Amino acid sequence: MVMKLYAVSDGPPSLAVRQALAHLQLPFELVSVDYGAGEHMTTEYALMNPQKEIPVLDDDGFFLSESNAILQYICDKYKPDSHLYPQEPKARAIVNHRLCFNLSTYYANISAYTMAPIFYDYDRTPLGLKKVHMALEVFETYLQRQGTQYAAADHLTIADFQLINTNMTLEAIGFDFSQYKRIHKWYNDFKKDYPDLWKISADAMKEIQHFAENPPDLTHLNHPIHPARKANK
Ligand SMILES: N[C@@H](CCC(=O)N[C@@H](CS)C(=O)NCC(=O)O)C(=O)O
Repeated sequence: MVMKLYAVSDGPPSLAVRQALAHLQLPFELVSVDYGAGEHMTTEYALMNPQKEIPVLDDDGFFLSESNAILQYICDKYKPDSHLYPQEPKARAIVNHRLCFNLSTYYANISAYTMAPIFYDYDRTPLGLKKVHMALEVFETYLQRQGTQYAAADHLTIADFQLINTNMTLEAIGFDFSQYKRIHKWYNDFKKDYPDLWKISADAMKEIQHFAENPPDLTHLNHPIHPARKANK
């Protein structure tokens, strides 16, 4: 049975997995999850992922969430020789490190500033901005010390997909990160070198920009954590 990816059209972790599947030329069925309709908050969805987060991979009844784990699994299972996830321990450790860095810091700090205030009643605060710059400075330092064209090697790896899509949310809100020269180059190299993969991010960016201009009213979700913003507030 072909793999199914439950994904949300504008979510960076979902986009990263779609790009990896596309780059590895692995056939899969894309199942679109409607975040605004709360499709990820149902009891049926919780059977696939008790965290009620998107994406989820269904590989013939093997359900896997956490996009980093999905990226690692699809490489290990279907393309173990792919340059996207090297086998050599140090090269692999750097990829794993960048995936953890994105999850703990880059995506965490940046999406809290870019995405959360679009969809929920959060403000962009000076502290939030400080955290964005801290994340950018650290990533800039990694790129400088690593000295490679991509985030973990001189070629694309699964870590780039996560980091690129986090970065895309900065572009989506018109955040100028050009002072981070290496990040700026890395991001634009990806666009130039992989236009088909970038299109997956670019289409999502248009959606995010649409929502930024027309903030959705998600009151009906009764989200357990996030405070809803009423559209006409
Ligand atoms: N750590 C998870 C995070 C995934 C994530 O943040 N998904 C968002 C959509 S982009 C989500 O499903 N959030 C649940 C919610 O806001 O209710 C992963 O990497 O897969």
